[in-house]
Amino acid sequence: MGSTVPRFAPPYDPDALDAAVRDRGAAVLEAAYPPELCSTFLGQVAAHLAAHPEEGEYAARSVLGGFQGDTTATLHALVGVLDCAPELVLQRDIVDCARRVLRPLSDTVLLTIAEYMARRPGAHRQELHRDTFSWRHFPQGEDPIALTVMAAMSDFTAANGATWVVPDSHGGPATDPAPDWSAAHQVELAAGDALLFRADTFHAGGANTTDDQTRHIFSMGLQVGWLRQVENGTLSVPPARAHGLDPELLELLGYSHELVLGLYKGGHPRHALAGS
Ligand SMILES: O=C(O)CCC(=O)C(=O)O
Repeated sequence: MGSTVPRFAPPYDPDALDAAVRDRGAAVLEAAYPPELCSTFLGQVAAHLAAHPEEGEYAARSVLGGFQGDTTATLHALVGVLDCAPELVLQRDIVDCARRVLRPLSDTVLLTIAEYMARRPGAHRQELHRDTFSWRHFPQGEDPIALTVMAAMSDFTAANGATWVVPDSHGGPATDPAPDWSAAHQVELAAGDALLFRADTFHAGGANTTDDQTRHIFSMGLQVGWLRQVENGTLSVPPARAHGLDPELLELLGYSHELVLGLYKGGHPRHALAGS
């Protein structure tokens, strides 16, 4: 059995955190989100799904919903949907770590995805996979092109399906065969903790063997600026809705450019926003 995922308590040491993510493939940031924000998030998700049941149904039928199965409920593109999403996405330690760790391959960072997942009782253990599968034609190497966050909005326990991670499994193409389960560790988290890992680290959602506990996840990705995002950020938050959002959030959504990529009429995409 290999070693476990390094854990950090606040205040996080940036160098140690970067080294864990970059070189070991994963780290836990304990207490990354305050308990009140987790409660606010769950309340806003519930209110939104009650008011817009069609969005939950759409997600279940979507490309990602097919992979996740019917014991998982999801809500996507959260920045366009929940008032508290900017605060979750702009978690300072996580975004700063991503900027540093992705810097060798990119000047800018984009938000890959920002979603809610509820893994209900009966959810099956997923196959070990790499999130770089989205970019499987890209030759992966030593430096990461994307990071994934699984943040616990309720406790992650072994019984309710805490995420499995294979430390040190990063660095190869997404199509590599998955390692043996004996190398995987289940990462238990308290509500508010965040698991941060390279998108090329093998991981899987665990089986929820409880009768009565839903595991609530806020998940996001951060990626190099020249790569296509999983969620289309500027459709999720179109110009009419983007006005007034935090400039850094706009950058992450794609109102930004990496050299000559992502330009709007040859210039900065912020010019597409009203009043800019
Ligand atoms: O459920 C989890 O903790 C991980 C989920 C995951 O990796 C996925 O849905 O692709």
